Amino acid sequence: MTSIAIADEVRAALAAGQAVVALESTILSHGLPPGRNRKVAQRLESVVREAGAVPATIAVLDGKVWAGLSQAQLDRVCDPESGLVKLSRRDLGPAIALGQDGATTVAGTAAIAHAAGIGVFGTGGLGGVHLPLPGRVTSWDVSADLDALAETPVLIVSSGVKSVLDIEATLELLETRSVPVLGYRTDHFPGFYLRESEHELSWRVDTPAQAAKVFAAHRQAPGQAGVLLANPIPAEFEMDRELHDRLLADGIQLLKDQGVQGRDVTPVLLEHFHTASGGVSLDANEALVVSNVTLAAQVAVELAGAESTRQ
Ligand code: PSU
Ligand code: MN
Repeated sequence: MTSIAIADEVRAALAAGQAVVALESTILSHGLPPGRNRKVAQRLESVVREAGAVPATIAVLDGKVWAGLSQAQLDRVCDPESGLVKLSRRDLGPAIALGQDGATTVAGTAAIAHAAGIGVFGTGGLGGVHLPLPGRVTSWDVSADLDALAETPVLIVSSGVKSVLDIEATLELLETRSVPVLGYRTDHFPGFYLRESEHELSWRVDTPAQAAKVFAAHRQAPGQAGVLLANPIPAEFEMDRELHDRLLADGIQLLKDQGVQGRDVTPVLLEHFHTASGGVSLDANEALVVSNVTLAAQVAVELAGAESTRQ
């Protein structure tokens, strides 16, 4: 198997059974504007540390897979001049072989995290099932994030899936692929920029310890893989619903007008939200990812504690 360059601090924490949290890099390189992305990268690593865990931001640099980045490597990931490509799980082989620089999506990050021995991962929004293209009834644009969760024993904390997706279809597919979705202090699936969607969830947890317990049980049960912990955006950053619905309708029109497809859909839509909302969605995005990563760290700490008492 390809060797993963694990940062010394991350390696030491893993060897000692301490809590480690994986962080993705696509949200930095493709999801947030330059400048702001570097600040968010720093903040995410800080909140993980404050919660008592070690952050491991994951990316591919010069064809090498990294788990845990130095400050200079984070600078590189956040600099648009670096031209990082967006790497889903299928892109890892080509990027490694061709010596490329790339930022990993949830799917790519989950695969690498698991291979490195990291079980908990915090992000903004999970990819999902896109809305159908004009003239089509169903969409074949289904994020590989869903398969990665179904096949990789990791716990991912997200604020649901971006509201630009077909949420109902995404939840159905997660059920088909046997991924449990736990609402964190909620009975409803969160709506990314909004705290709630109309979709009810079957499972709810109210503490990081409960989430850790579910994940520990789930990954040991026969034939099981990942768990999605769905954490609503902090109330003070929730977007006004009318503004949200307007931005969404305009964004979908923009995709149609410009013929945007494939892996460009998510970055183009996020960029539209950020400019058209005058930065409101950017603050919301930062707040939710900070909150998710904090919760991921709390769960990782509980998990590490539970594992150490068992031994
Ligand atoms: N959530 C965000 N910002 C992002 C993404 C998610 O708040 O930039 C990224 C993640 O890396 C996710 C990816 O895995 O978008 C999904 O892209 P696609 O729909 O092309 O699979
Ligand atoms: Mn896609």
